[in-house]
Amino acid sequence: MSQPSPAHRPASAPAPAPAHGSQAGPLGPWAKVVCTVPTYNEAENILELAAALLALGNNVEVLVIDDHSPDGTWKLVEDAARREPRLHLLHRTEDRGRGRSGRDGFVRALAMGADAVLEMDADFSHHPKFVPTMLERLETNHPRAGQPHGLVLGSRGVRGGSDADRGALRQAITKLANLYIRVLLGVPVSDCNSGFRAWRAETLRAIQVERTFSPGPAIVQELLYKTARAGIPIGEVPIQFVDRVRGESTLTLRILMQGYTTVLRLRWMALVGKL
Ligand SMILES: Nc1nc2c(ncn2[C@@H]2O[C@H](COP(=O)(O)OP(=O)(O)O)[C@@H](O)[C@H]2O)c(=O)[nH]1
Ligand SMILES: [Mg+2]
Repeated sequence: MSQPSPAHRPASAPAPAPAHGSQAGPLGPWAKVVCTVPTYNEAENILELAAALLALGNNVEVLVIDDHSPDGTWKLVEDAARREPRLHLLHRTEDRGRGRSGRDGFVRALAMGADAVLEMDADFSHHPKFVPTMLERLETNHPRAGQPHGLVLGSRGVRGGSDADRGALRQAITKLANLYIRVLLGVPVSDCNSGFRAWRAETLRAIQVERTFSPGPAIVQELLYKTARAGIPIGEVPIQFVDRVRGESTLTLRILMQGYTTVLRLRWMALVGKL
């Protein structure tokens, strides 16, 4: 499946079940790849995404972190997970937030024994077809550092990458935010806003991911900054970012502004030695 089907399916209609007994062998040299997917009202996307991820290799597992979505995303995953042992649900019922869910997902993935951990949106903006390339890059040495990459971004900012997100205004916001973050935090990457990333488990342990404090989407910049400050090599592979076909974005102006404030707070904490 290279593109999500444009057909809109009501949330109540049966979604395709995750792949059973996938014939695929392991993906790369990893013992266990856990793909973490935070969800809020993604009933129209999540099972199709999970199936596509599970089909990538028999060492791939999917962990959905759902904040008790009103559309019943968690229930769909709970039912499907009974039939598919490589699908897991972390059902959160309080303290909702993209950042808090991301943190809890990473902690759970480490507890599950993952040696590689993916994070991505549920909405197919981050297409599973890029995951193998991201994991391949994670295996290699960073050209300048001469050590293995500890984090690989699915990036819109490198040659071959692109952004077809919600029109010119949204793209301009992303570009401006990217510039602001790069200048303020001085991180050596071209797409600071990418929430499509592959992590070595040891990187997540080194940056003490359980201590992540961003409640919302600024978790993306917080973890990027902490990784760069730890001197861990970061790679980027091109992805074609597409707008979500189904469901609605949770990003509001308020969340966006909170994110900018969090970036300032990160810089301040680093300056006063509290990061
Ligand atoms: N668990 C959880 N997931 C969330 C929350 N807010 C957003 N998400 C998920 O985080 C991912 C990114 O959110 P999305 O709405 O696509 O943001 P956008 O890509 O910036 O428009 C999606 O998979 C959402 O379902 C939340 O409060 N809790
Ligand atoms: Mg999205």
